[in-house]
Amino acid sequence: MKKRTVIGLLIAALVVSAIAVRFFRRPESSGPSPDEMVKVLLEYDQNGDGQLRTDEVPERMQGIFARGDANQDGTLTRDELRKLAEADSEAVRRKERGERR
Ligand SMILES: [Ca+2]
Ligand SMILES: [Ca+2]
Repeated sequence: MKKRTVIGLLIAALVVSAIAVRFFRRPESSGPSPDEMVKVLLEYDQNGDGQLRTDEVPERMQGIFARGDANQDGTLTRDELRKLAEADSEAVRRKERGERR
């Protein structure tokens, strides 16, 4: 077998196994991790202070303030976001456990 062919086959095998791993590996939970959720939520942080104000978040997401703004000052700090995200991922896990057949 020519060297080039061997390398080509190796690369092909690597690609296939990378796809297989992605496809077959089932994450512990289908939802994002609390860290990821905090990161996603902080994309709405328009002034970059690491906190979310009600006017930085779209209308449809205002509910997160009702649930996450522990001291009700109209601002979600990183801590408050983190607690919100943790509560959400715990709820997802519980739901998955409950609904698994
Ligand atoms: Ca902000
Ligand atoms: Ca707050």
